[in-house]
Amino acid sequence: MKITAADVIVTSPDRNFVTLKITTDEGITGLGDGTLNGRELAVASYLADHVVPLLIGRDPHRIEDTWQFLYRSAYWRRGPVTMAAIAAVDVALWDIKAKAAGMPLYQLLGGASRNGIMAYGHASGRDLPELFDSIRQHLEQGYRSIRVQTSVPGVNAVYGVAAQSTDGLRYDYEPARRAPLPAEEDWDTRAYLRHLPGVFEAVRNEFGPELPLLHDGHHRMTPIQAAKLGKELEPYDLFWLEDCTPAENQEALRLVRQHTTTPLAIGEVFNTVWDYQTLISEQLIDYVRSAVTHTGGITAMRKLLDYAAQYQIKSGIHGPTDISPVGMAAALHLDLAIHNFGIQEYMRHGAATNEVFRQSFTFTDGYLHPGEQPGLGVELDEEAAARFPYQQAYLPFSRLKDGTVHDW
Ligand code: CS2
Ligand code: MG
Repeated sequence: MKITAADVIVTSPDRNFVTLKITTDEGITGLGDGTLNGRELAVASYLADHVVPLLIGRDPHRIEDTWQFLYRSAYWRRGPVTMAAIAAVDVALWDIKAKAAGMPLYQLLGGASRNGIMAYGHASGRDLPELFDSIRQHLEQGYRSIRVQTSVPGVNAVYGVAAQSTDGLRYDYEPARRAPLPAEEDWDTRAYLRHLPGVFEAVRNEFGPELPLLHDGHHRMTPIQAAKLGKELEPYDLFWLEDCTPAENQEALRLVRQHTTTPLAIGEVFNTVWDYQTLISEQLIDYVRSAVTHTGGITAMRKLLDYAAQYQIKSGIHGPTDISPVGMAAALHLDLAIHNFGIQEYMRHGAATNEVFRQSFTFTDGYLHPGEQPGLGVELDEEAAARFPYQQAYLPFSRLKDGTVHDW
């Protein structure tokens, strides 16, 4: 089998997506996701201008060789743009291989290790009544695990609170904003630290001790602040506290780990196993948060998760709406097959996205399943995709009250 064409399709139904479609001389095609929120065109160009010419004529079955060729022949290593581009190729090749084998992709990864994939959804509210309503809505939608995000008194706009995104410029389902400039938001960590433990006490009092609750710190605390919050949240038995502190300095998590038993999840902004080496080998985290799309694809993500498994660390694959249905499908096939599965983030895509990407996954009684169609189980409607051209969009950024730029 030979690759005869590779097309980069940028479309913006509910938000911008970058999809790679690889076509073979046997008529089998494969899809890969290369979406990088706020920097989509960088990946589209990396693929179209630098990678596609290298793919034509290659044997699509040589997935490992193609991965190593793209990673090593680029010379410049790692980074979100490079690894998202490699991921798009890798996932498309796995899609082709599984279609050629007539099997759903997870069968090529060792078959199912569980009946279904536990998912968590995003509940949020500007105040407790709104938050409780959001939790109830998610429970009614079938979620059995809930992420809790809330506004902070004195802070105008906080990450993850859906009700705030009412300016008509944001995508309905996630924080990117369709505008020529990033939105500026404010932040106050001390106000956040004073407020959050009381929110989780109220949620536990209202919903009981069993419901798995998650929270995303979104990189905003120093290690000692993260340690303080982790310790103060222990009575509320969180499933995980995510991105409690920026982790480029992986050793910073040693301080957090010394002070709290709250489980820690990190890595959605990471893109290679090297970003995790200390975090995993010293068991400084409990869940690996990377998305297949941002970590070099299924080939690399499987190796990362197998390394994590040696240290009893589990998966918590990133699944926001800026991971396309193609990237989400890749995650589900991996989730079903690996032994050290933890949980899967599942933000629902909008109707226009579901029109462009026809999917075969199911969500039943809190569990996801990728389906039994050969390959990934996703088809791209290119005519529909063409109706939604790219729109400049950026993630917000934060400033502290004195004007200092802060992690958003
Ligand atoms: C968040 C993301 O889902 C999460 O855990 O951290 O929504 C993140 O803000 C976006 O993926 C950024 O594009
Ligand atoms: Mg996150």
